[in-house]
Amino acid sequence: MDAIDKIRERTLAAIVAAADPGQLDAVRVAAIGKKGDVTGLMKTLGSLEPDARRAFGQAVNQLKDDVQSALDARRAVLDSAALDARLMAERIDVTKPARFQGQGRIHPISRTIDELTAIFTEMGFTVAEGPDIETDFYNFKALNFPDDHPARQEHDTFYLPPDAEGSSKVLRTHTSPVQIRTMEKVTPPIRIIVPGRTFRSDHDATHSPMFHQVEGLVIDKKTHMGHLKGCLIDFCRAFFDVDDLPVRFRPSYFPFTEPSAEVDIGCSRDGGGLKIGGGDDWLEILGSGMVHPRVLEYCGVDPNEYQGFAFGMGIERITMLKYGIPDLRPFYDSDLRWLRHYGFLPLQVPTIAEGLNG
Ligand code: 2NM
Repeated sequence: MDAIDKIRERTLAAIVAAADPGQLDAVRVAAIGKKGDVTGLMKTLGSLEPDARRAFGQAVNQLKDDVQSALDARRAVLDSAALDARLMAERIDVTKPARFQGQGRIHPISRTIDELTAIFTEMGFTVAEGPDIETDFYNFKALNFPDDHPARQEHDTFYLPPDAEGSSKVLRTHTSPVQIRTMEKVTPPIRIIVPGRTFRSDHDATHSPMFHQVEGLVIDKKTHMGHLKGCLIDFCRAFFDVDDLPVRFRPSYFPFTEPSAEVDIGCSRDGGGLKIGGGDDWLEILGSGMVHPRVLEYCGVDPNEYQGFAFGMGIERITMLKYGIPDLRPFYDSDLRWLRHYGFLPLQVPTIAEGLNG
């Protein structure tokens, strides 16, 4: 066996035996590095006769190519094994339940929206949303507000600068525009709730210029006041978690419903504190009514074929009542101490199946 074959045999065996990239690199340097065996053979070329030099040169080049191919192949095997080992070491079981890390709370407004959504979706409602910036048509006209209604005045409504035609958009003063948009688009039956931000030019201890509402709408061929009452009584009892909560309907007036009713729940106020349920006092929490035929007409719904009910309530208000939060203003302060006190744990999600309040 000549020197070339010996070096080939030894080097290829060392390459196959290299157990990691470091060892493999040492083999490479020992073979084809500056002072390597193969490089050493190359250096002997000059001392050979021309004929022998050509044959020897070709044989050494072949050796070098073979060594390089073997190095590349072994490198690919080692890299793939290293990747497999790393993937195994960094393996994460994504099916394991998340572990709460201790930081962060769900804002009471978000919590109440989640609870409302759980209650109403269980009854067959879906959640609808729409834009914060609305036209006069969707915010007022289609809701049967007369042109001179006080709510339209600059004093109560935020108007945006007028466009080229001189008409001004508004920040929606209620979420009802979403009901109008839904009635325009969807052939009844309709069962939606619409939680969202609303805006009124009002700022004092009990009013914020941005606040939240949830409104609901049910439209079908024979929907009547009895459905309205059953739906809202069930809602109040589920939300406040009082099975025999007294609920009272009082005649009222809204431009967009006829007849209209305000909804009170029973409470007691003895001993300074407020207790929901029982007692001999009442607390107003909802507005409601049968959708006005003129509103249906504005939306292209035939009032001779369809009718239905709608309702609305302030999310801040029912949140404060349910969770005993005394002051409205901190809702918008992003004060971490307030959030830690009144906020909710992210993994405690309200569902009807587990009892709304866990
Ligand atoms: C309320 C009270 C009563 C209401 C009416 C409508 C619509 F679009 F169907 F006409 N949406 N919401 C409504 C009815 C809202 O909030 C106190």
